[in-house]
Amino acid sequence: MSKISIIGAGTWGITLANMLCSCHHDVMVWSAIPEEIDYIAANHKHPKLKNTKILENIKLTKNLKEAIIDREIIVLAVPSVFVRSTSAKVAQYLKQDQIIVDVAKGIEPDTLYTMSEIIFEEINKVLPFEQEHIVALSGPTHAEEVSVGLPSTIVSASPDESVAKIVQEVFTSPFMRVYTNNDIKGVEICGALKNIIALAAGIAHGLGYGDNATAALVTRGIHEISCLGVAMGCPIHTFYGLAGIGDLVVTCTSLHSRNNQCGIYIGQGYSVKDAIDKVGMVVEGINALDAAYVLSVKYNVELPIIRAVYDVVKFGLEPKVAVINLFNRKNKAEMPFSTLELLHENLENKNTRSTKMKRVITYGTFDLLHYGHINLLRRAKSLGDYLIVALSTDEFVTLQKKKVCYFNYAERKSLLEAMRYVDLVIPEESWEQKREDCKQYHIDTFVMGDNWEGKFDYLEDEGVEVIYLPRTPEISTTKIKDDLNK
Ligand code: C2G
Repeated sequence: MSKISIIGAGTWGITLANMLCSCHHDVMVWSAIPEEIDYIAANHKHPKLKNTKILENIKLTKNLKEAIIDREIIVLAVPSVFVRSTSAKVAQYLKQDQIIVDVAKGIEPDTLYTMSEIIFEEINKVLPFEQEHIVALSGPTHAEEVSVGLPSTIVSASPDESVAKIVQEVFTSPFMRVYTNNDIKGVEICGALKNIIALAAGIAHGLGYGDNATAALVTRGIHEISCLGVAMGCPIHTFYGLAGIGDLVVTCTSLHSRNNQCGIYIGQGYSVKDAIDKVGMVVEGINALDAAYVLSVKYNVELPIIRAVYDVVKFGLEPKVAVINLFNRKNKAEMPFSTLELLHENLENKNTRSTKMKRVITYGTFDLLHYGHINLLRRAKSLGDYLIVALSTDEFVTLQKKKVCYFNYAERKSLLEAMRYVDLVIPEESWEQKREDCKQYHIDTFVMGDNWEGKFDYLEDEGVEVIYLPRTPEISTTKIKDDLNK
């Protein structure tokens, strides 16, 4: 019997507490929300786990010190965004011989740290603590099923096999089979990124697509995740294990999955905010997007599905357009590189990439679209990783530019979206929106043809690089119209 504390009284924390207590461990639960503890103490139920009676032997406390002192294993079961702050609090009472088990899944946006890296950094601010004493417990385990004793499997990951085995022993139960894995980085990358693929699977479901789409997203999704993981130095086998494909399948195909459910609402047309509100619980796939995107640029690995979800969630790209973009990509082999070649290729130019994805923006009417515009867009894209085009709306063209377009906004937008240089099209409705756009879309570089030389230098005050590129002299919409009229 072990003395175990669960930090966080969410559905997964409570489920684990019940499972451990039913295996006669000494279990204590702490929550940062006193009302949660009060509710559980009064009802022996969790509001989100209707079918589960919380065992009486589980000790409940609002005192973190009591939850840490003299406990052999501390399970961090808080949302990924609270892992850093919670670790800092836990560190005050921790001893070096204790073991931390993290069950949160995510990657920190600013640092690109995994959960165990965050925990390690925060604890080591207070006491020297071995990284091997931090274990990631991750796999295809919906709390709703584990809480009613349905057979499940999970991975106990630590570079120190002996520590992974301690956790394996403690969490093994008649219906929970635990496997050890020494690749904690790969297990955590899987845990974080599979939630984004699950959002994509939900969006596909919400759009009315079927099982074929789910199978495609699961298969290509684990390929994307494994390409990134291998480029980050992880062994490929992790991605084809329980924490990888196992967790991906269960998250993409089950309505127990909050990410899948959130994706369904988005696919049905709800805004991201409304979709999250309707799920009513933390949607970790949303929180993992920024880090996933930056990692894909840092390690120079293309993640088309993750990028599509990024565009839908972060910039409001219509899900249907995201699907069109995915299907319009150039055809390729299913496995373009062998893992080693991919690894070699990425290791070679690993340092050629800054860690920050460079975002470029440009503005225009783009009517009639011609090769002068395309020359501009191609060069603009080459200045960064992500090109946003602010396209003048019909009203803006008529009222402000005093011009008439041949194609309307929707037609001009679809032409631009079909172009491989263009990542996102947003409306240009006023001359003044540029400053705000640069802030909202985290723009690094503003580009215009040199017929606008000097007109937008003020954007440098926003820390934006302003570049005027030479126009393509011999072509213009006016010339096209004149020639056509001759
Ligand atoms: N362009 C070019 N070569 C051409 C024609 C256009 O490089 N032969 C560039 C322009 O300099 C501009 C972009 O393509 O950067 C789009 O051109 P227009 O659609 O004509 O843009 P414009 O009407 O000038 O609107 O707020 C800025 C305005 O929206 C720009």
